[in-house]
Amino acid sequence: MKKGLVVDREAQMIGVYLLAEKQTYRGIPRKKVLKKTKIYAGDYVWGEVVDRSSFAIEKVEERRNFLVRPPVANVDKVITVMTIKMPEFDSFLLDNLLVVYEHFQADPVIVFNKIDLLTGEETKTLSYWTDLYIKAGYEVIKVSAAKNKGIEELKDYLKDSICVLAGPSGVGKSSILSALLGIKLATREVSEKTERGRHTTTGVKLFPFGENSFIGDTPGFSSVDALYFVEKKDVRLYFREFLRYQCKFPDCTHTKEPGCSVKEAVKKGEINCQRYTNYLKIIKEDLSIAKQLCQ
Ligand SMILES: Nc1nc2c(ncn2[C@@H]2O[C@H](COP(=O)(O)OP(=O)(O)OP(=O)(O)O)[C@@H](O)[C@H]2O)c(=O)[nH]1
Ligand SMILES: [Mg+2]
Ligand SMILES: [Zn+2]
Repeated sequence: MKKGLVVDREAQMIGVYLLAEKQTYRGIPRKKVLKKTKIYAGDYVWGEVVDRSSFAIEKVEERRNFLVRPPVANVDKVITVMTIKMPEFDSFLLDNLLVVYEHFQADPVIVFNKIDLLTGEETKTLSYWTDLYIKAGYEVIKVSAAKNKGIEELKDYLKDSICVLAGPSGVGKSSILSALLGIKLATREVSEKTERGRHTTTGVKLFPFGENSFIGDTPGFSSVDALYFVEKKDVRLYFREFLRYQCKFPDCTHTKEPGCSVKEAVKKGEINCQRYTNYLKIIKEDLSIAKQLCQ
């Protein structure tokens, strides 16, 4: 049997990319397969080529993970795209996203796009956030899709992986996709974002690029509530820098418990106050806890 990756999934359409021959076929699942499971983009499948354009799917591999929005399986990396301006950076939104992707075991990489737009103070703002997230334990890559800067570095980082672009509307996700693929795809202007309703696509498409990598675009959003996906008590596990500390109680929520090393670290400046405040905000805790520590 041959191994393929589902790269196209829309209504009854299943596009299967055969990894050995780098060709896409129309996937036709056997009845026994359909009885067992649904098929999503990102699924690894096994089967046989039946003619020039069709591939009979005999088996779907067990999924390593599954991202709900967009529905993609086996996501290795989520390219979380942000900008310092146009639109303005929103650390609360980013921290919500990081929590959600970490929860789904899809490694988030933070990409700051549109660096070509930044001058003076704005460049310092970019450095500030870049340093903060690197220190917290995340990979940060600065790019300009428009000027094709940082794209090779990003491509290297995404080697051998299934990736998905995510982030607010207008940050340049589709533009980064085009730059990675080296082609021109339709992009939308920031001002058009209110027409979101018109833009509903249900299908998911993964594009092959670089060295054995696949990437999917997603429509932007303006807010995400991590608690929609993650249990409140688990949020603390998805702030990477918190995991470096051991509190008196192993299930410490880092809010009101005595002997909390995370709070101690916030007080000493080892953990960033904005991050800690966002943590409290995500779990809908009293923000005055942070105020006392961050004077
Ligand atoms: N100056 C500059 N403009 C950019 C860059 N990348 C994208 N843009 C512009 O930003 C606007 C939005 O880009 P898109 O790629 O459509 O953004 P998106 O994140 O896909 O937006 P949604 O699909 O609405 O979520 C377009 O006008 C792009 O031309 C960049 O690196 N620099
Ligand atoms: Mg887009
Ligand atoms: Zn604690």
